[in-house]
Amino acid sequence: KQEIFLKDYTSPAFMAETVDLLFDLDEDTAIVTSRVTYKRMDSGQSNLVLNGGEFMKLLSVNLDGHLLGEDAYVVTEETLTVKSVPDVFTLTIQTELYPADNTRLEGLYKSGGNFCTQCEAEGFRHITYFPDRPDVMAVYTVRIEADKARYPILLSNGNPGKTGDLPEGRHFAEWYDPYPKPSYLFAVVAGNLGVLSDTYKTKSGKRVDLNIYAAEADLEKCHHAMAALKASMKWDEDVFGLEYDLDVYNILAVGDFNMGAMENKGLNVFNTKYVLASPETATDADFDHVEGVIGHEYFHNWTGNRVTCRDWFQLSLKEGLTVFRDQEFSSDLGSRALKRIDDVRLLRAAQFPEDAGPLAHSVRPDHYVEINNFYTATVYNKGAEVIRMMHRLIGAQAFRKGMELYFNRHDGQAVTCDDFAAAMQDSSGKNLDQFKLWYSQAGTPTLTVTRERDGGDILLTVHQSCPPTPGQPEKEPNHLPFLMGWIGPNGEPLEPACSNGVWQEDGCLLEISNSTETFRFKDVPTGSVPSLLRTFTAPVHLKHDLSKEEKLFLMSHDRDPFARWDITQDLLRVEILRLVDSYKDGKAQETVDKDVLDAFGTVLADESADPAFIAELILLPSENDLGQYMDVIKPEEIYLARTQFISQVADAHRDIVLERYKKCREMLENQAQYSLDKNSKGLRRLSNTLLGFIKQTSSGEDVCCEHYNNATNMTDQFAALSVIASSEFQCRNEILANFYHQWKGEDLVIDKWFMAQAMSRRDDALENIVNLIDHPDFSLTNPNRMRSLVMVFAGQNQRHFHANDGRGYNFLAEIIVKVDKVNPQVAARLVAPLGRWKKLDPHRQKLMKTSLDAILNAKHISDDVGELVAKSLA
Ligand code: HT7
Ligand code: ZN
Repeated sequence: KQEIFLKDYTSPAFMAETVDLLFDLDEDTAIVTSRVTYKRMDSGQSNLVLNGGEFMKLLSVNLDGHLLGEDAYVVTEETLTVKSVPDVFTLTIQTELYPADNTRLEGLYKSGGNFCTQCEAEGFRHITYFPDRPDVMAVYTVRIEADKARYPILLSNGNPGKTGDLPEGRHFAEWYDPYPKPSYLFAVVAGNLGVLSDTYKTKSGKRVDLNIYAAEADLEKCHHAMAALKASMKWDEDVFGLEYDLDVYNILAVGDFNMGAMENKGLNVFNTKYVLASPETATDADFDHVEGVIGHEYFHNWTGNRVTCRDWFQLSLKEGLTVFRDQEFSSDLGSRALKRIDDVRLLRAAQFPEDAGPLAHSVRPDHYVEINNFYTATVYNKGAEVIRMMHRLIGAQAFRKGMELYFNRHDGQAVTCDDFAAAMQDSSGKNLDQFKLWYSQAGTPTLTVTRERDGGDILLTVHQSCPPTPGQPEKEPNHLPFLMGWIGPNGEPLEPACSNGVWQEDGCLLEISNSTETFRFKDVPTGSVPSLLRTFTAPVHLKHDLSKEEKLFLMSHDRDPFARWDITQDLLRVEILRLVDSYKDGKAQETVDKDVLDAFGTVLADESADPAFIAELILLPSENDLGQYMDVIKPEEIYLARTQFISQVADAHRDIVLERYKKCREMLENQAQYSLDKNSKGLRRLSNTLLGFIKQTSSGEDVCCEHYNNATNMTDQFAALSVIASSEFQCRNEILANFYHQWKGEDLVIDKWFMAQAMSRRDDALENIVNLIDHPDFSLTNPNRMRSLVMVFAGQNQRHFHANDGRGYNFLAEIIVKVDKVNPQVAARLVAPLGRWKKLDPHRQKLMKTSLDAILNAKHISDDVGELVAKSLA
């Protein structure tokens, strides 16, 4: 496949205006008849070039009612060119598809016996020949015909039309979507499904029918998703004035899906993982994810569907903005501070390493081979941070006005990130020219903050730099918001006047745009400490000159919860890394600093704060996170030092840990029933986090096993299972077997069983993980199962993935080659961990590169995998 460049964009030579599709579905094959009216836009182009070809058979081509002979068109592997077409015409094409053989899960495929589709980014071209690009927006009419008994439910985009019976036990349904849309938002479903229905009345009084389709047995697990959908609809009306625009909103849950969900107009298709939730089978975090993803897909109805992307380089236009919207939605429904902590944790864990590695790319990439490889943490999560920075720089009011302007200007259009920024610039009057570097420059900037006293004032200097990334050796300074506060010597918040900062509700906003900037804070009492980068107002690495004592001071006095969490992470990270550095001859030469241990004890004993927040404070930086702060990652030492830290805390604070744990459990037991309210979730989170410390005490096995045995919900059961799976406890095998037998047949829970073992740090874990590939419940074709074992292992089990003999790397490389034959998109998502070899020692570097070479040398690797492996070796 050829590389595609942003600079080569040209507008479509032909526009499709109406698309009529007929799906004639049979058990193994489908015949698709597409009737499309085209209009020439570029008089220089006499031929119509359509995308399509792989995995389908062309049956006939008909232009304005005339069957075309083979001399009138040319078919290649990826295109159909119809020669010398008129200015306006109707083209009817028949294709034959084989959905039952489609394990790639793009285009039309089968999952759980039902037909469904996935068209983003370029799946529509596997259904029919079409200008499969987002800037060709058309009005679609769809008719589906299938066996009535096997496929009683027939769905497509838009509003329902006629239905009826056909001969031979078949039936049909028609759908009409009045809103012009790109082909990637097309969807069709045919299946034997149960439905959970409800209604929503929009703010202008329109009734919308809401339906969640799933396997009959799963319907009882759809109530949380339904509530989240209604909450999303209300939130978008309240916060952005945006109302839903069709008569129905349908959601289908499928067990085989390449990503989380898909925002097809009026017919979302969801991975079951983000729809189904019951207390017995889903954790509190799962419940939160369902709410977030339901919101995300709903919010796409405006940011993505009504206004879409001109080309795939603009992917973050819809994804960054929609992630920002779903983050705000979850913050408003739950706790803003906890949500921000979760989001920043994710950004640091998934996006920062991407930005620091060989696959680094800007939020708006400027070239690609396979677009599916660009559904990344950079486009989604850093993209959301870019929107968040705009929101902060221009303020909430101007942002809302900017959104209105964006929709007024571009409703029904396919546009660019520049168009979005222009709306924000025009609504606020703030020049965003320099700001837009965030779209084009890859890499995570580092901000270095230093302080200097000048009489009663403090001069605070911020220096920014950004490391080179592939293809971008030099970087310009970024324009960014930097929020900060001051804590006075007695722990009180201070608001000293600042030369060019503006005090807002949550801190003083500094705008940074030069590589070095100095801010004067007036009359700052001696002993005051700055609280830096509050709420993480920019996606940067922060370096500062705060002493250990100052960090400890902030940890106990900063009233900004995010900043308090972040400084605690900083303190813990520095401390654990000190232990890592002290490793010599297989032993740490240092022990945990007494002040840090004491501070930890104070946090553990703090009963005034939200227990969920305490849980965040005591959750140590992960092994991956610690590795990012080392020049050369030492996986074994990091694992040992982190474990040693936990043991020392558990030793020093054994009584507090056990007492706090007991109190949380008692409070939960005293509740009449399981609840998802904030307090109950917090108590579960804290007691489950404490289990990690209790595990290291002499009563560890008893408490953890009892926790497992007494669990009445998946949050508690899975927390115990994870700790036990990673332990040497005698009860381990029995409990793993118990969990498996209890949940056999519940796919999403069996995923968790694989996951718990994939994360195990036990000495023999790698052998077990390798053997699990042959377990009868493991599947190369089901993406959720693949991710639960292989992705979790490679991405989250640093100790064993980086096994010194290279077994972890070989295992991953072999799986990538196997999965690539079945599903290239899923295979490609496994490549990144192998590509980060530069951060390891020469011995491991060599082993990792050998594994990458082995993938590249395997027969018939896909473009998806090929592109990433080649970049990883460069
Ligand atoms: N917009 C959706 C992207 C998506 C996707 C992309 C590539 C291959 C398969 C896919 N499934 C869904 C999801 C979203 O961001 O809402
Ligand atoms: Zn999205």
